[in-house]
Amino acid sequence: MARLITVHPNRQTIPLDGFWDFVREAKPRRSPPAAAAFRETLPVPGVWESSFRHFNYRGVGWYRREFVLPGAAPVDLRLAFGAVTHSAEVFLDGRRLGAHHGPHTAFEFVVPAVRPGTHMLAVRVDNTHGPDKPLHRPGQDIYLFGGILQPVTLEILPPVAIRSASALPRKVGSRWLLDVEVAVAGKAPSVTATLDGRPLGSVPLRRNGNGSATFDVGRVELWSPESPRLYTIRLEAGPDAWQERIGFRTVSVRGKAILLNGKPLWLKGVNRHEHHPDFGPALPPTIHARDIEILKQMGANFVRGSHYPNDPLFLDLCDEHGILFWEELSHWHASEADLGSPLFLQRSLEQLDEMVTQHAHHPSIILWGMLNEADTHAPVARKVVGALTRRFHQLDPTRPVTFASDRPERDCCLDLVDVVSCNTYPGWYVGSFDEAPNKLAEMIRLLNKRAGGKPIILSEFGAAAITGCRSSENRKWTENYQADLLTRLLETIRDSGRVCGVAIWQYCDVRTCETAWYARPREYNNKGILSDYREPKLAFYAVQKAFTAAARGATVA
Ligand code: ADA
Repeated sequence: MARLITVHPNRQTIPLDGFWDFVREAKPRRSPPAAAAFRETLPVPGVWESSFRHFNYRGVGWYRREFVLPGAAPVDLRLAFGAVTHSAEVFLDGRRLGAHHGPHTAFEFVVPAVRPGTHMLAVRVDNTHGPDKPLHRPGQDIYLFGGILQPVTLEILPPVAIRSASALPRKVGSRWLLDVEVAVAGKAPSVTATLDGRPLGSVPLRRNGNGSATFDVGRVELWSPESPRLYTIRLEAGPDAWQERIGFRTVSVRGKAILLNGKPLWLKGVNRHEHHPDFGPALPPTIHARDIEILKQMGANFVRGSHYPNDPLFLDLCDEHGILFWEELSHWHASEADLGSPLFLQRSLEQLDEMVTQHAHHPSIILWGMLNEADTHAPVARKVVGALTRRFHQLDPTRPVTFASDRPERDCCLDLVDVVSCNTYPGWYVGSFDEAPNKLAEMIRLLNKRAGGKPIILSEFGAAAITGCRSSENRKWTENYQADLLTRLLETIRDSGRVCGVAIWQYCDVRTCETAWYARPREYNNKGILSDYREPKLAFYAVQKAFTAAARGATVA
């Protein structure tokens, strides 16, 4: 299931989810293998690692499937991919349509004048590491899977079609405005706009089919975690329609606080990788839905989507359930050399444009992020942080920008962003259990000195625990150590009165890379407060106690 809203409700679609032919690529090739080469099928959406045959396969795989185009005359087709990991090349009837880099954003091709009948769609999927993939480093602490992660959609485009659109709320004084942009192919005089069925007016189109308008939407109910009121904005151009769900809310920074609708936020959350042992990152709706339930049971109101743009279905669920979200670019430990690489900046800007353009409608997203634990102590980093921050603000002036630093004492980029965030692991990577509270208090004092009076989020802290491993002693890797450490760290944060948000590392255990140079029993990162199968560890209950206490007024942060 792609989303909780059908973006193009009037279009005829040809479903493509199901079992596709699959074959590993034995040696590099530039066109799809012959039919005889394909001897197995794999589910789409899905990753090949979900099959025992390909659990450890790092390489290139070809997916392909036929589809039948009905009708009597050629039509224009829109072929859309939710996400392919890591990189994709797409072919229709053997003709190359194009390529996409990066496993976490959607992409599409419009193919004109496709004749009725049977056609062959093939996708070359590459999950190898290499200099052409600067955003995913070998050794990154999450496995780099291979496959077609999210649904593939095939739409028949009507003669007049809305090719792209956006509708973003903006508050001016006491008025709520809606800035609408639209691009239409084919001859349409104008586009009509409605909000929950209420007419707003029309969007005049220029000769090139593009148009924009700003509507005063009058009185609206605000979106908030307590009352996540969503509206459906719908544009119509002749027989075609485009729709999205939006929420009216403001996010701003004032002094040391992040404000939602003018009120300070206390962010109580976790870092969540999109991962499950049976599905890898290709999470079915039931797992996304279950994670939302567990987050609410935990008393969390915040998720950091570590460390990449997330599945829009999960963002839809966050919108519906009032879970606040930090979405970030696919960066992990970018080195000085990465930061000095033109391709790194190019790929980062490409992904930034896709992430913001595709996800800006989600009211749950309150922060844009980048550069997790990068070499932001190095002067070269300032150019990258500056360029990305400017691009974020240019595309979306309504949300603050941050990055998670693991070196605040020497970071030279903290002044460039709106919120200062820090990853720190007292009691795990730094110092003993008994030293942890003081080390964390010292870190918060340091952050206070370096943050220039801006809001501070502790974007990662935690410890690992092997499910079922317990001890009467306070030993690392036990559930009781993890639970007790998190309890003490959350108390320290609460007592500091200087932190406006926390994101514990991490929601659940996840499979990590095969070249993990650090202790990763079973090639997993075991710092989840839940197991990979979402079984609560002792830490879950400790966090639940702290977060729900915070809900009763005693802030966790
Ligand atoms: C870092 C990193 C996380 C994870 C964590 C850990 O903070 O940002 O992705 O690798 O360390 O578990 O060590």
